Amino acid sequence: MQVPTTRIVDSHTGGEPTRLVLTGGPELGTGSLAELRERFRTQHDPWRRALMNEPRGSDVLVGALLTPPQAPGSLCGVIFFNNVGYLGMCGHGTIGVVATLAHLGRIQPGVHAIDTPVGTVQATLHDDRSVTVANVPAYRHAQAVAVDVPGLGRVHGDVAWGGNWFFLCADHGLDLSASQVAPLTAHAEALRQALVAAGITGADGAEIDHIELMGPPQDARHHGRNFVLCPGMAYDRSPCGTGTSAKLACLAADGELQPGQVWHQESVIGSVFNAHYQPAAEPGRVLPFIHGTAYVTLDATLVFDPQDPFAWGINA
Ligand code: PYC
Repeated sequence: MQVPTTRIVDSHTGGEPTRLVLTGGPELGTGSLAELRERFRTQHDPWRRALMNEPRGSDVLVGALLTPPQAPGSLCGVIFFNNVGYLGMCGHGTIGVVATLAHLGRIQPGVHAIDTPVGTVQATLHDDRSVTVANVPAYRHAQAVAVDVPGLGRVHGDVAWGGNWFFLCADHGLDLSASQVAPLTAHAEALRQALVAAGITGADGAEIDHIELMGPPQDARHHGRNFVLCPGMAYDRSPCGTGTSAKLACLAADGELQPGQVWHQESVIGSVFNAHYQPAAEPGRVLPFIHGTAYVTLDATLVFDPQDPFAWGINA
């Protein structure tokens, strides 16, 4: 019997890893990317667990499965996923995918359109290997929503879309230092659960699955710092591309950032995305631009031995 294998390339963007699946993996057939993601979820989820979970992966990994392009002129499609499920878009992951394709010699500097389940993004690979992602339009859905959180008390935050749903909270009273990741994770998870309990959602009842705690930067050259808890309980080591997009939408809605004005967003480990926005065609929305750099860390073949009891991941 032939043992299944996949060729993967890992990279990290501001410390946050992306695992790009180049060959092997699930056969998703044809359809829109949203349909392919749903087929991945309902019919091929063991592949996600095998690629993301221990013993091959870890909670912090984000996976990226390449698909044929959907829109005319696009380079490819991509479906992002992690230890517990599937993402809409992923900013650090898109930067990782582009840097990996460049590392493999498959693309040259220039603009490359990439389709995702929530829309097509434009990724510019620069000569210095950095990448700017023109994300899907972002917007604030609700402002200054109050929520009572065990251990934190009453906090307030904006609900915003940046390619995933975010609750952006600044009055949490917590220290956004790397040494505080354990309590930050516990409080952010309590906040996420409090949103669910209170029935606070994104548009059309969508679950808010990313919590973004905002605070002042630790480096005076930057504008803000964040701690982002992703679904699956891992925190984003990068400043989170979709989270920074959601932040831009809120800054724009508050009149605190003008089109083209640069915002330097720090992550909880101190990595930085440079961001700005342009008005989107649809009123009330912005087109976010996220700039960062990814580095390739691993080029490997994963082996799925049918005799291995954990070949399809530890589903703890
Ligand atoms: O960069 O958009 C992002 C992201 C989402 C989840 C982890 N990173």
